[in-house]
Amino acid sequence: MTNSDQTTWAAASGSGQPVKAAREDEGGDGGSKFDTGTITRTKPKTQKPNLYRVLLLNDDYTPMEFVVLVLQDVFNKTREEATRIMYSVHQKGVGECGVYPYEVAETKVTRVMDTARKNQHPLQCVMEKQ
Ligand code: TYC
Repeated sequence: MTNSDQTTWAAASGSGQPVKAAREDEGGDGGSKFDTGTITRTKPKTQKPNLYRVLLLNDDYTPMEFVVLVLQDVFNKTREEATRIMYSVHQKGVGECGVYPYEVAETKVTRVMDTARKNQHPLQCVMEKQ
């Protein structure tokens, strides 16, 4: 019988910290009835966040310079990288600006859409689960 058959791992524990485990019985691993059931996690349990791609869509009206400035400002791209992404979107119809956890991606989409609307450009920005 393995550890995982007998123990319930506490959720969201820190790496390498002792973890209190719930046990239904006393047998199986040589522990006495005074055994606290404390086990040490040797492999740190890291939880990965769900990631979202933020995409820029092409249109016929938004000025290229505006798109480049948005990519520099909102996505912290260099002038060169922003220009490359802008031309890629211009040619292919859609392009990735970055990959982020949900709330970061949402904030970036909102910033792009707000600045586009304020400047009366039809630029569209969306996010999709990776
Ligand atoms: N196609 C636009 C133009 O020719 C430029 C553009 C690029 C617009 C990327 C949107 O996401 C975009 N002015």
